[in-house]
Amino acid sequence: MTALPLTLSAEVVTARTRGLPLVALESTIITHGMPWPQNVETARAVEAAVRAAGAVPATIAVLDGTVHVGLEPAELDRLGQAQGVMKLSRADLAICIAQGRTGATTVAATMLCARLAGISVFATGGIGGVHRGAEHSFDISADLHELARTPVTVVAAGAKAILDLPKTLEVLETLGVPVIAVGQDDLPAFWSRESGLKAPLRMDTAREIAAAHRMRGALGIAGGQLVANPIPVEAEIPRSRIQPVIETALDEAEARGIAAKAVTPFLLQRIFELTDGRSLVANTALVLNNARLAAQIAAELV
Ligand code: PSU
Ligand code: MN
Repeated sequence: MTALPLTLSAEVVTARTRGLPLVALESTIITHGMPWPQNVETARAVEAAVRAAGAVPATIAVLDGTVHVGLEPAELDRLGQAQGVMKLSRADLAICIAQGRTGATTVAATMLCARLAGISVFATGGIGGVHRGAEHSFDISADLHELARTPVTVVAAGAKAILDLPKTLEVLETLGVPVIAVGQDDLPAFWSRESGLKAPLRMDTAREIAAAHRMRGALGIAGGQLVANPIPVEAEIPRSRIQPVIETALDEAEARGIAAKAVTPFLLQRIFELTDGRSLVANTALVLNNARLAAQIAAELV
């Protein structure tokens, strides 16, 4: 048998010994989703938000072939400035580890690593989904399939409006993934509180979400849950403002032939530039908000 190269941060070890609630955090948002130094500042603020809400953060990444569940401050600094970091999904995780390389985990790979470490709740910004034009490109994020397979509850601010949201909901339904809007009927759309689409399910408390997670496990149904938590009102960019920016970024991506793994990072970077950084302020606010809710759900589960 191959030994698992897995290491836990000091804080995560203590949390496990004491049975404290843990919240997994992804690292692609750090390496491919935000520019330095805001990426590291945000990652630290998100970890602090988890702690303030009574849980312990476990930021996940692969460093030189070892899966880190929980990053020490110096490791986070190094990752936030590193060049050529792999973007890891289900397809790449084993290869990155086997070759001793460094990679940041997407939602899919973070779910896989969280499960390895026995962590049931994970907070992020937005998940990958069905891209616009997927009927031609077949670009559907592996995040959706992971939600169907791996028993982790993922708290996100809905799916980004760069995606085709109706198709994303259809695929999630086909895959048997519950999509739960928090405190409202409408599916949140990342930078905006509303998408104009009704979410399939609604829950108003962390306790209900935790109970649903537990029941799914008790029934032996594979996979997790997608919790769609709307961005706080004061940080929202209304749909009418972000929509034209998204269209511009999408047109540019197409004109430049951006494809596969490069699509999401390209769009995020262009939207950041086109909004003079406002998209990043909103992104940070919604991740913090998701971290707090994830901590509450994790606390309900212990
Ligand atoms: N949403 C963000 N920032 C990100 C991502 C999503 O606000 O950086 C990342 C996540 O790691 C997600 C990944 O899992 O993009 C999806 O990539 P793709 O579309 O290539 O599957
Ligand atoms: Mn893709």
